[in-house]
Amino acid sequence: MVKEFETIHEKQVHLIIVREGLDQFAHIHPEIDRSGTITADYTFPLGGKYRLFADHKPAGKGATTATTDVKVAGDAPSAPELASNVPGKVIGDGLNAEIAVDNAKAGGGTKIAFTLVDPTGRPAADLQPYLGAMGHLVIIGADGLEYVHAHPAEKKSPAGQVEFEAHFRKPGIYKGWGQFQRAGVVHTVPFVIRVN
Ligand SMILES: [Cu+2]
Repeated sequence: MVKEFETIHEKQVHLIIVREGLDQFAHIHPEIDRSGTITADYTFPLGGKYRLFADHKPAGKGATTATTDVKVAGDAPSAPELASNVPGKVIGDGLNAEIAVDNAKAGGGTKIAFTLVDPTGRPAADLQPYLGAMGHLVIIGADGLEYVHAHPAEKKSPAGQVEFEAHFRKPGIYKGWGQFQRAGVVHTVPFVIRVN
């Protein structure tokens, strides 16, 4: 059992929770006790099957992702079918974006660049660092199985723009959630991408 964790992106564990069909998403930071037990409080918004991904790095070892499924009782409407909507404009929760994509192919690096605007259309030039970067991006395959690692691009972008590089192992439809902080609030900007 892993008892010691190294910090990655400012936390010891990043727990990503998605519902089957990827219509529900959460990214939370659970507590770890001395025995290595990871505990989080979370209210599942709907019933159905959920998949949990726990990004962590055991002390002295490489970063890894532990996964498990949870069946949640209650009303479980099926999620709407995923349709690719990038490159293009997407709507988030209090923050919108124009998303540009370069090289949406499996096996190479794919650039995904967000130009963020507030709901009135003004550039969101006042982003704050979130988890040690100007944004965080999670991408999961439509099947709920493929967990894609993405990291912010090294280069410096103009204010309100954040570029990531993602590595897709296989073609298909994926859903992504960019997360950005403004005025102390984290906003999530979801999108769907087709990878060839
Ligand atoms: Cu996290």
